[in-house]
Amino acid sequence: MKIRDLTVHHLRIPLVVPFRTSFGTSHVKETFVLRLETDDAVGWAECGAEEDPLYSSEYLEGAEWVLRHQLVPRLLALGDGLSAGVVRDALEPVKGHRMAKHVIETALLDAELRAADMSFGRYLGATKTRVPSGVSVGIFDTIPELLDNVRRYVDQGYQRIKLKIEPGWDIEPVRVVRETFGDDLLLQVDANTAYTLRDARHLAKLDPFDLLLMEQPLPEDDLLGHAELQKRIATPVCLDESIESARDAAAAITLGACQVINIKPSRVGGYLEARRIHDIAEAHGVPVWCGGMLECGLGRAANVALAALPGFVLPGDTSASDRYFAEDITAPFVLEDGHLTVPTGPGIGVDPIPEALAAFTVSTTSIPVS
Ligand code: OSB
Ligand code: MG
Repeated sequence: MKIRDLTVHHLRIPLVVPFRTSFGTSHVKETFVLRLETDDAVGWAECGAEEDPLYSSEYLEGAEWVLRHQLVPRLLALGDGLSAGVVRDALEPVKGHRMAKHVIETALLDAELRAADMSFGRYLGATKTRVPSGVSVGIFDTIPELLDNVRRYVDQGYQRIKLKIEPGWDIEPVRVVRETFGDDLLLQVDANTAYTLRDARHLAKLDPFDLLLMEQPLPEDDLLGHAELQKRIATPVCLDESIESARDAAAAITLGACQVINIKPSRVGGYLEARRIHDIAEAHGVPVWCGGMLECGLGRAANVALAALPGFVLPGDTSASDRYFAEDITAPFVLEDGHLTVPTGPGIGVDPIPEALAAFTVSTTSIPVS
């Protein structure tokens, strides 16, 4: 496959509700999407990196720099041998930068699958036509504001609620949400690394609330800490930031550092590595679910296809477009009976709406391909 054109669209899309986590607050979705043109098709992919390196060490400008100056030249050097399947090995000399690798591998895969008239879901091994949707609920200033937001999502049909927590916003919000919405609500928490092992006794106070899982309580490089914490709390530990590869997943499972894994394609360098993590977890009987980075429709389409694989047995952060944006750059993903429908068209199965793409694009740059 030969790349004829590579264009980067920098987007700014307002969020309908500011999203506050233990590491910061977002008011606007900032990202770039990559348009990749070959002789046969056009592929699209969305970068998962955020503006600042607070969720992980990656950040938007860095991802774009690495893409332009390191990844693309190495892939172009492959000539006709270039395909999505060889990206991982070709880019192996470049340490880390998985979100940058994800965006180029995904755009190539999209172009290939569109040319082959095959959907992402079919290619990845999806076994479902629709996936149950959960929603990630940010931190609020007050409990009444939190309850209003949770109530809205529950009324809309979301099948599971994830509360963001941090020291000072943990036991009480969980207690009130559990009491207000009852024992049948599927409920989990995400700390984004805000605690240390010294907080084990405090985190054990969440045990009575029958949470599905506690996501990433400790720093990303602390697998042993998570294994030790799991011995001291009953709530299943789930890892997000700590799992950047299939090798990480194998190590975490073997060490007892997690009982559940959040698979985020951008964090792990793409859908092929995401599928390897799925396969390893499934072989160990470890449930997985699909995480997100507040993606617009382009990233969401591929995530929903991944979430349709058989090992994704828990509802993901695969929420409808209107949970994030008043207007998306693709046709919106809509919640139906608590589910999103897996796209069936070629590739990711959705296209940017030209007017919407133009409306949210703040600048466009091209990456030289010859
Ligand atoms: O930790 O899962 C996370 C959003 C941005 C960065 C990290 C996380 C999140 C979310 C929202 O929780 C997931 C989504 O709805 O896309
Ligand atoms: Mg998380």
